Amino acid sequence: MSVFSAIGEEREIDRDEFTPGIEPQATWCPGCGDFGVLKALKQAMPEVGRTPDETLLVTGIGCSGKLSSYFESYGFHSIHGRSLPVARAAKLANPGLEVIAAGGDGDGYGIGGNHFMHTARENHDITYIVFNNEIFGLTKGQTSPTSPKGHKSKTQPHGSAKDPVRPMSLSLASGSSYIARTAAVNPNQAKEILIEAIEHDGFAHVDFLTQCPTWNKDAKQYVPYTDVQDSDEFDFDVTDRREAADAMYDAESRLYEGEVLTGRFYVDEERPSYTEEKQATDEMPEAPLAERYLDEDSEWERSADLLHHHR
Ligand SMILES: Cc1ncc(C[n+]2csc(CCOP(=O)(O)OP(=O)(O)O)c2C)c(N)n1
Ligand code: SF4
Ligand SMILES: [Mg+2]
Repeated sequence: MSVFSAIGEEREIDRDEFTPGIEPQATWCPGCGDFGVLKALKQAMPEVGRTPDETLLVTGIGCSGKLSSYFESYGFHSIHGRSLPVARAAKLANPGLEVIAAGGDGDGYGIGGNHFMHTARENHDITYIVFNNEIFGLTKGQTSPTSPKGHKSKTQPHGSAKDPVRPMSLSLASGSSYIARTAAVNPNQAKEILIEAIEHDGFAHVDFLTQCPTWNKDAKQYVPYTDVQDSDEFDFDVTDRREAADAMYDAESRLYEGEVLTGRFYVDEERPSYTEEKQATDEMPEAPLAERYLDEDSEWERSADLLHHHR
């Protein structure tokens, strides 16, 4: 897609613009699914028509969190489980920014589960990519919220007694307005899904299956996928909440039986995003907060008054 440059000339956006000038050597292991997310995102951005300086990528902590180091845009490598609060604040302060949050299954469905639930509920206009490798990768292979029941690791040597989180079902119940699952072994579909998710107005959640060959060789992410939109077995309406709920539940169960079902599971284009809700109630300032001139003297006075007041 083309954009207008600073001097008003129309120009094409190239995927190479999303590669940092001094390209850092990625420290992901050979064969890691995280490379697939990076590739799909770099391919999606030019088609969305956004440039690196119109984009913010906020990441959590984990192997997945390194994404923001290998992707050229504004970036914020935040803390474990907290990419979403940072992303929300940035979007509210600067609604014109394309905000993408990303992190692992441990990051998003475990420690950050609370933020996930409430960001979905409030339908913030951001895209959330969860690298789901069913393991804590960075910290060397502990059981994560999406590890299958019975999964053996250093933290669960006798096998996990816990049922895994159902990411898409949780997302739907919480209020996400776009929910999809894709896989790193599936780069073309991943690119298309990321384009849709980024263009969607509202909270778009992509559960991105990423293989971890170092710590989780047993996971099913390598298995050939079935796209539910192309499958004769699946014929459900992605805009129908109940039909979507059944399809996701099925896909989530079958993942642990060795069948990878990917595609769009729920799309609600009607629901207003949080930004739109706030604008409708006149709570959003007309000029983005991020562009407001910071008057340091008056900020000092304001802080001093507050301190004084609370003494
Ligand atoms: C508050 C806090 N608790 C624990 C950790 C240690 N820690 C770092 S990454 C991580 C889990 C990583 O797993 P996941 O989020 O699935 O990301 P992956 O490495 O698999 O991409 C943990 C527990 C931390 N950095 N901060
Ligand atoms: S430990 Fe696993 S998730 Fe982390 S970089 Fe290596 S293969 Fe990827
Ligand atoms: Mg993980």
